[in-house]
Amino acid sequence: MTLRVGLIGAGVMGGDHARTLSRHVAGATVAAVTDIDPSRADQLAAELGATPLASAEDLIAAQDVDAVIIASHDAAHATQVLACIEAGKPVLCEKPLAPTSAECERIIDAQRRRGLGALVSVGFMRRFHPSFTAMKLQVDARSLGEPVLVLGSHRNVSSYPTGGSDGTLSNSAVHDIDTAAWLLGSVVVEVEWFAARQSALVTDRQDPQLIHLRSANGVLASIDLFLNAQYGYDVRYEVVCERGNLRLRPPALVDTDRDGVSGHSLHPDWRGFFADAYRLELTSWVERVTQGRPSELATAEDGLRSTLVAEALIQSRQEGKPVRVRRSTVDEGQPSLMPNAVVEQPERWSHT
Ligand code: ISE
Repeated sequence: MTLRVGLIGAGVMGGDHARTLSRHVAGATVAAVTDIDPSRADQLAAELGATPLASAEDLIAAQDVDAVIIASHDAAHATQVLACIEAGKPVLCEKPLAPTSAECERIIDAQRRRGLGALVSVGFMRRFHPSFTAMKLQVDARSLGEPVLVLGSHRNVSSYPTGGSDGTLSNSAVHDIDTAAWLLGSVVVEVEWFAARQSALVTDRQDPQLIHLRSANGVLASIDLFLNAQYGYDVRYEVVCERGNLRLRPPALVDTDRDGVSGHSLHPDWRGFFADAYRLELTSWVERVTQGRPSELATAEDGLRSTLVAEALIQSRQEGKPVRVRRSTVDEGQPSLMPNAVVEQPERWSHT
């Protein structure tokens, strides 16, 4: 069976997903495209031999669309995901599932009531990056003992989309929140936000920002987000364990020595850095939808958890102090919230 996929949002990420799906993923085809700018939908549809449709509603309802990818503006996600659930169609929604936890909870409720199983997946593609996957395998196996600290950096050349200081948290930091919880197998229970010295080149938001995330199993993750770092797209991660460290390898094909400088070139944005991850993520989604294959894909519940942590960070930014993350309705009564999580009460944030 060939899965006929409809794409909502033909911008930077939608275009990338559609091209990856039609060039590199077996068993699926891009059948229809829609965008708030019809000319963008027309152009992408013509390139891929798909049908341009006038609206997200038309696309979700279309008889020849079996499943949907949502790559529209963050604010449109919840309504569109809810419509997919109503239509009983599997949907891969770009992160964040929705910018507010109330919207995420509505989605989870609707999915439960529809009773067709997990229709919703969320595009936390780092889970498929080969180097992140290798790190997670080692963390799960405790090959270097217990993880004790995570150090990370998330840097963009320039911020996209717009969104101010809170946008950095709800749109970009959600990746790091999901990464920390997924890598450690334990949800984030407490956070603190810090402003670094403001870059004079940036006027629309605090940039860089530093976030601290405390997982339920007591590990601290310290991550800087610098969305206008100018020099290149860069994601760095290190998991410090009791007997050694695990470090993410950048996806460079070659190291170059020239003019007294040795090193690898950097990608201009996330599409190149995470190209393999996007391909593997889409492949896994198609296999899951068509063959019921198990997958590392983030669920709607994971989407809710990351948005709850982003909200706590926004609160910490406003109040200038550590904030406990509100426990999600889906996790009520659960001592541990992720597979492999260590079941224990988190310690209070400790500054000593
Ligand atoms: C962007 O929306 C993404 O999804 C990228 O993966 C991320 O690195 C970037 O910070 C976001 O703005």
